[in-house]
Amino acid sequence: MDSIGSVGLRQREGAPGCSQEGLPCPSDSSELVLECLQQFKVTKTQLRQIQASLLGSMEQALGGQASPASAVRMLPTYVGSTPHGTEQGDFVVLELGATGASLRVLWVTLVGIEGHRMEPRSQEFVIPPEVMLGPGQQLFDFAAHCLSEFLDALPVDKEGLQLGFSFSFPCHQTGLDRSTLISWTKGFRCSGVEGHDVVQLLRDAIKRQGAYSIDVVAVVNDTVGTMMGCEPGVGPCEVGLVVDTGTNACYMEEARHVAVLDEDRGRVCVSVEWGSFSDDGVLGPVLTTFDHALDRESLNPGAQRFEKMIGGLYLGELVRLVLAHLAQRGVLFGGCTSPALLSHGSILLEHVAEMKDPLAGAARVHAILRDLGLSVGASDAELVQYVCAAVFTRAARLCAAALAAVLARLQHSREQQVLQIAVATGGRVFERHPSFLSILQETVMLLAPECDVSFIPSVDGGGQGVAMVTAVAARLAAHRRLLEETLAPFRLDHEQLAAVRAQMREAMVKGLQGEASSLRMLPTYVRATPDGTERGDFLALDLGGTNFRVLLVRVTAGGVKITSQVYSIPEYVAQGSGQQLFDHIVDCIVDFQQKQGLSGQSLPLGFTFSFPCRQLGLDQGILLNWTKGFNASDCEGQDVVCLLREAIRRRQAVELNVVAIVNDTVGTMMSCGYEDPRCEVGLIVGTGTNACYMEELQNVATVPGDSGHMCINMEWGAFGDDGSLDLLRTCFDANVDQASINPGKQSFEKMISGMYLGEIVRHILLHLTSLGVLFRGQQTQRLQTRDIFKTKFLSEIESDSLALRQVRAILEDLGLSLTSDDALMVLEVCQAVSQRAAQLCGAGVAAVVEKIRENRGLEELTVSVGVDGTLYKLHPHFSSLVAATVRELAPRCVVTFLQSEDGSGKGAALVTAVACRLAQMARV
Ligand code: 0WK
Ligand code: BGC
Ligand code: BGC
Repeated sequence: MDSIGSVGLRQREGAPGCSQEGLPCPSDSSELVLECLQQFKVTKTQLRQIQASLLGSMEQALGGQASPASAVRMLPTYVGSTPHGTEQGDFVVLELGATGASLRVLWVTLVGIEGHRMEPRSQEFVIPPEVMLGPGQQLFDFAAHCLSEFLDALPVDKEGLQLGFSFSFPCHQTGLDRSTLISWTKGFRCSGVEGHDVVQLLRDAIKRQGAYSIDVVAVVNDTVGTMMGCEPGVGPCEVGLVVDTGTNACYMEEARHVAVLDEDRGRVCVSVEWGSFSDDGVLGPVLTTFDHALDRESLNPGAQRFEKMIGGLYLGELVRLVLAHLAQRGVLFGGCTSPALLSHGSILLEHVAEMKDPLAGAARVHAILRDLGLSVGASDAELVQYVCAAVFTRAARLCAAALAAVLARLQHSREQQVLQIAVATGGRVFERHPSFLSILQETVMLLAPECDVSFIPSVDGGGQGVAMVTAVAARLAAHRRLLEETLAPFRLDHEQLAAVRAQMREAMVKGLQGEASSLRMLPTYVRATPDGTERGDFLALDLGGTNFRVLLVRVTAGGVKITSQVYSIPEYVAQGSGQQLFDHIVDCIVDFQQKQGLSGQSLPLGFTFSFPCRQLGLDQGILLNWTKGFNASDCEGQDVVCLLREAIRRRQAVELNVVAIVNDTVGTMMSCGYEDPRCEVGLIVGTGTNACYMEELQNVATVPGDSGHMCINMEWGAFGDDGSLDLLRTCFDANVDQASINPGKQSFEKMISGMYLGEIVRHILLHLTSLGVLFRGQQTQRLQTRDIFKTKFLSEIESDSLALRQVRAILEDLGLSLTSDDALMVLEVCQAVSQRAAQLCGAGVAAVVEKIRENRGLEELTVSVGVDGTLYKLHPHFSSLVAATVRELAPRCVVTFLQSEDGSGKGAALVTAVACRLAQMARV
């Protein structure tokens, strides 16, 4: 195999176009021919070097390491699975670029039954050279014109046609229907296309044509169409290999190895674009002077060097250059050339293939060369055949080295020593010149002996394959439309958010006036934020959030020192009797006191009670209604401070001085206010949500006095309970509300807070599964289980780093098997739900800070908001979305959000300290 057989040579006299210096003697000319053909000889070592270097370049590009221009591109194609034969429907396929100066339109009907297929109808259109080299718009208009000419001949509707676009050039794909041309190859060089989305260019051209409404749903590289068009039953083919005017291959790579993709499971089809491989180190010795000459004259000098040694567009030209060279050296055609022999592109691939054919070749050689105006001597024909064979064989062997690199990559990627693989072949070099495949096969066996490779000719040049991808894309596009329709109500625009801010403002004023309003605007009897003079030890309780905490808060000149312990409130206690709940609370206090050595001490106690209470004083709070999953009996309508004191009494020998009851928003405001006196708003976005702020006392109709301030607990969780948010409420919100223990209550909270977001997402996932959009329509018991989709999952899933991997891990734990498209859609559902929550929360804060600004008649207000709550703190984007919405809806307020470090327990202690100080002063 390594040596190419030597050739016989003969003498000739000088003629026009003939070389003047005397013809070489037979022995010299054979040397010349041998030396000439020697150049096309690629040794096994060189093939191995090319294989190794190409493999290295593939793995570098997969790793996302910036690769030198001469490397392969390894472009992800967004085709994630080989066809499962169930695809069905009628599709239009437009093929551009695979077969050089022609494009093909096909009508493909997929019958969706494994192994069954209908013969597609197709038509080829020759592309005029001026169109291949002219403005891009002209090329796409030409394609659109061919499309309608083809469809005119078919009895098809003019509406709702779905098209798959096979575009055989290197493209950066960002989706199945979004693909940006990197650079033209082969005979194309239209202006205004490189760097542009070719799907959009085609859509625009079809629109300009206006004859048909065609939806371009997928764009694929011809290698992908070839791989996907592999005859089911023999496949699936996991490599697509094309040798036509150009050459390239694609294969199914493990998604986790493709750095640019955030995927860790499954496979993705990667277009290698090996045409651009030109590692001078290994290709240098293989590139002949003829290759350099061809490259210099090509449309893209220096580019696609590897392709220019293999692609059908170039083989004819290489042969022509060699023949011209040998003629000018007097070795061939009696040293005579002809204008045709000297003109670019006069020898085509077909000519080479025919001429090299050992059987019919000689006669064809004569015929073809006569057409080129050459007089063919006796030995010329044989010599020409040698030249054709040399060029052709080298092409097949180089192609084999490249394919062997892909096979080696598959062995690495699948950690398989022995690889069994089916390679789909496409392109006219394979279709018309079977010897190409046999040389290639032989060489692959040499270079990759441990690979058992079967070569499967692609069905109708990949048209079927493109239709398969289009069917998958059409299904995904339909799913995407259903997803967008489902999520659209969650996408709130500026007008809607401004309306929420205005409605909240209106409800605030009504609430302050004591008029009917979904915002109770409860006075808290906290009239001032701490001034730093507070001192002493205080006990604090923090009930109502994720955790119940008992705290010892030591306030000194040097600052605040907190010791705390978290206790659980079991659901049966939270939803048991009030007595049981408060006895449980006192048990925890006693346990804490014992652990802290405080037993018997009666420290002033501040009680953060995070539920709506009408306060009659700092230490009097009538529980209006439970929220957040609490529902202890005999508490609503009761003064919870009394309930606590009764529980303390029931537990004799415990002395506790309950001084203040505060809402967690107030505790949070006070806690942050201790560090930043401008902190006049408290915000909680955790299990529940709520806000408080310092209101002008004169605006609080229910509390006497009109100077100074009063902190108002807005209880904004109930905002909208009067129906004012119904326009925004979705059926999913209604599902969550109906399933809650307080239907019709806490509307705003149920669209924002941690107790409900996971449930909203779960209901949306169930809906999308019922539409067949998700999880192949397979509903699972687990996903139908209430509260199974935790809100913390949203924070994990939306974390920038491992988004899709998180989605998979979480949903697989829920017993769901999902595709990467499923994972992407679940991520989008989580993003839509949390974004709406953050924006609504931001609209609420904007209403509050605008109220304070207008209260004080300020042009601009600078204010801080103390914030706490697991959702706000842990969700990767919630806080920034809230801040962005506040900037948008309250542009005249400079708002700083301070995340509370110590929770509201510290705030409760500070409120208690202020009360003790004021009581002290009152006693003095
Ligand atoms: C921590 C505060 C507590 C508040 C909670 C809210 O100390 O008073 O209720 O944040 O966040 P959640 O725990 O509900 O996420
Ligand atoms: C293009 C590839 C294409 C190959 C075969 C090359 O010039 O860059 O995208 O697959 O030709 O048509
Ligand atoms: C309660 C509020 C509390 C908020 C945050 C709501 O459910 O009604 O009082 O501030 O949750 O915890």
